[in-house]
Amino acid sequence: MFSTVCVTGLGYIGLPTAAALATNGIDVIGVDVNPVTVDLINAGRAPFVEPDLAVAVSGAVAMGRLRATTAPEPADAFVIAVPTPLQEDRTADLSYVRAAAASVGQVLKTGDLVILESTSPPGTTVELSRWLGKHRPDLTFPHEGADAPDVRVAHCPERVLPGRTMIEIVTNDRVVGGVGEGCAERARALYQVFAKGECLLTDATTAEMAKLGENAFRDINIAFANELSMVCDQLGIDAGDVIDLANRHPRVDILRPGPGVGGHCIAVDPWFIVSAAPRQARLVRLAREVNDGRPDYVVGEVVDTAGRFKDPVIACLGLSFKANIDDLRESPALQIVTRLAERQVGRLLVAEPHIKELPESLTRTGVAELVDAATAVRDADVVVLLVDHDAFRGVKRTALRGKAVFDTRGFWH
Ligand code: SAJ
Repeated sequence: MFSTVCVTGLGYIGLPTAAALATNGIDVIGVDVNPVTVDLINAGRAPFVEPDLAVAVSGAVAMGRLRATTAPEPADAFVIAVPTPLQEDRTADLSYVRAAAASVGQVLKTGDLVILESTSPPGTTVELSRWLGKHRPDLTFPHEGADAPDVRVAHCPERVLPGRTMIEIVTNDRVVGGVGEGCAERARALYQVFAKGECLLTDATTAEMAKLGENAFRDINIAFANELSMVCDQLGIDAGDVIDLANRHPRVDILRPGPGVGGHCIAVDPWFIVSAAPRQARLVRLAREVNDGRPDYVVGEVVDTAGRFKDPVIACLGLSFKANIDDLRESPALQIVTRLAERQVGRLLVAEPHIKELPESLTRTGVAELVDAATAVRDADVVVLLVDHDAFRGVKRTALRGKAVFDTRGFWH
């Protein structure tokens, strides 16, 4: 049914999707505006680190099933997986989706399928159908309500967890939302090429909201854990104990507090709900504010404690946005260490086993140095645990004796 698929946007979602389709016998044309990405992929290499991705890409390219280029080419289906970043006003920037619609529109023909995978505000996929229609008045599109539109359009949000993408892309259930008649069914047929999870059919706007709801659910639950931990600090009791005990209730599962919520999804997507329905989405907004306030709270606590030492040395364990990855983007840990450095609170011994050098934002302050965790703890007056990397398990509790310890993740609990 599908022999050629064109995937636009070869990032964290588009490239794994392209590789999954290609290794399952589809001829895939990968499209990216970045020529460096295109060249790397054509050389059989993945431009970023994700377990098992590099081997899938090199295999697909070697078999001649995956080829990258900078403009869409005719295909049976088009998958759009471009960024939908948050703007200053906390609405989504849809310019990349719009640009993809313009370029994909050029090569569409009767019988084609267009899928939007990018996380998007409710209504975007219907809008995409309209944009495509404007580019191609010679074809019919599903938003027009036709029984059998020439081109079918659907939304299939990605749901993979970074670090487990190549597994979850196959095993997760997929929500498949069609814009009109026959669209979801056709999109399901495409995902069934590689997905082993169930494909759950619905309309496009419901699919968009389901994706946003998933990430807002997680954000609200993390905000609750963070709030509980600040309440416990105020009362002088251990939040880890409280959470462990409460979680022994059969219907309670409180998440773990942390230094804030990082990454490119959970800290962003809830705002799309807030902007779609600002009066109704009060809890969603408040959770965002609680989680966004965490780095400042941690900085405040560390600054107060460090002030009790003369020339304090502060060990900061972890910089990435979550455990066991090297991704520093949108990382609350990095935000905290950068603020401590800018405020010249003391000498900062930073341990991050997944990087080889500190980012420029830290080195330019002149007070931060990258060392191993054991050294950082040994030489510090204050120890701040920011990321629960497995690598930090080697730090003995006895090494913490006599030091002021901030364990933002309940790691040593
Ligand atoms: N965090 C906590 N406490 C917790 C759990 C997480 O502070 O108990 C923090 C993490 O340290 C991190 C942030 O939250 O800074 C987000 O990490 P995460 O592991 O919860 O999620 P992401 O951003 O890596 O991936 C999420 C996933 N969504 C859900 O779990 C509902 C993933 O399935 C989505 O595909 C992805 O967002 C996305 O692309 O939307």
